Amino acid sequence: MRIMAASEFDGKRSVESGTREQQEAVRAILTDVRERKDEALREYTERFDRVRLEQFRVTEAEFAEANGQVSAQVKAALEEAAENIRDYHSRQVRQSWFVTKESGTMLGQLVRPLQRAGLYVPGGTAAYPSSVLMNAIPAKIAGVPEVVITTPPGADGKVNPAILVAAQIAGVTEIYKVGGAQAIAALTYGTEQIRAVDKIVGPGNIFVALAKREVFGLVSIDMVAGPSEIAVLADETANPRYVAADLLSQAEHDPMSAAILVTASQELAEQVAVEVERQLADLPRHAIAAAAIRDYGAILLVKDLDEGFAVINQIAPEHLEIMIAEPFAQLGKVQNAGAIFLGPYSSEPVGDYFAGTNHVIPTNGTARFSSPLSVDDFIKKSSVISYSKHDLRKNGQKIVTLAEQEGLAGHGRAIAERLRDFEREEQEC
Ligand code: HSO
Ligand code: ZN
Repeated sequence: MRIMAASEFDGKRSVESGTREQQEAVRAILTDVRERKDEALREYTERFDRVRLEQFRVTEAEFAEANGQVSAQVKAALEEAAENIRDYHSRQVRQSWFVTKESGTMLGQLVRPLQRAGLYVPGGTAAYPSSVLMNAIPAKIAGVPEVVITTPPGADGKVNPAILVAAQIAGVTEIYKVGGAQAIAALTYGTEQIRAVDKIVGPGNIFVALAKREVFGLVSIDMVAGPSEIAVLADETANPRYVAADLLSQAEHDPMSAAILVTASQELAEQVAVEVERQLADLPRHAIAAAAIRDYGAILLVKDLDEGFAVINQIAPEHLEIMIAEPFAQLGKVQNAGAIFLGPYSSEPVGDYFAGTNHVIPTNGTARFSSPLSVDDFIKKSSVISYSKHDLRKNGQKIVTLAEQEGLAGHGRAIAERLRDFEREEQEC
């Protein structure tokens, strides 16, 4: 792993926007599914997933079968993880609020869940049951009455059993065997078998990401997440074996995953470089992790902790581990990071699977302006105004003035209509 001065590091990664051919292919699929609905879904599923399906919805018998295929140990761990995720996300719930002023005017904000949310779950090796929990549970906690999943079937027409088990644990039973851009089209426009949703969340390959970007505006989407990444800020008290293992935990996600150590300790830097090589040697996903470390891995030397925090804030990593003598005392120095892990025992996978925080987190520097997936992603707010007669009499003319300044006489008249009545009433008494 290369060691360099932080000032020499250029951590810019390009955002995957796809080739022109990919963009055109996605647009064609979206249009086709919008027009020909289920029949188009059948054809794409046959072409991409190598199976012809008449019914897309997963049946009760399939759920039962899946239940028998997943070990009790995995189920128990998923259940406990789900409980922790519920507990954490319950604290994010917002209440509607109202204020009443002395003048009799009442203002407020009404919080409502979305009616229907669609969760995309990738197929193949990226089908992570943990991600089903992370996406579905916040929607459930928000009170979304209809949460549905789409996921590509295998060539045998079946869905990964662990996905079905996780979905049941999260309370999702409406699942459709459709993947790729065609699934995003179905969730956006609706088909005979799949009703349209209000928001689409969940990760996917480049075709899914492009499709989500394309339909944004017709439906809401979560974020277009890039490959996972981790930055570790460590001092000489950190254990180099832990630091190396945690860097590799994210490097194994994708050849484009970034794994960066920031430290003022030359000794730690050298130890971690050796450890990374040693641990890489027998990592089952060696090829992926080695490519990530080679192309997007770095050990950055800084002069002190303050410079370290400045570098971290510049990177705005998805995951930030702070392994220093007193991490809590320094937390206030973090401005940009998606999830922050403090101390030697808060290894990143603790957050990926179990602590209860969400593992859908902004990547690629977008933690500068966005947040991990949360209950907030599944609610919307309405403003409520109940204006009192007293206030309209007092402020009506100011509103007329502002309307006239904008050349909107109709606005002014809506108010003036009432002001005239008030004057009449006053003259009568
Ligand atoms: N670290 C990934 C999430 C994940 N890890 C799923 C394991 N399974 C994105 O932050
Ligand atoms: Zn992970």
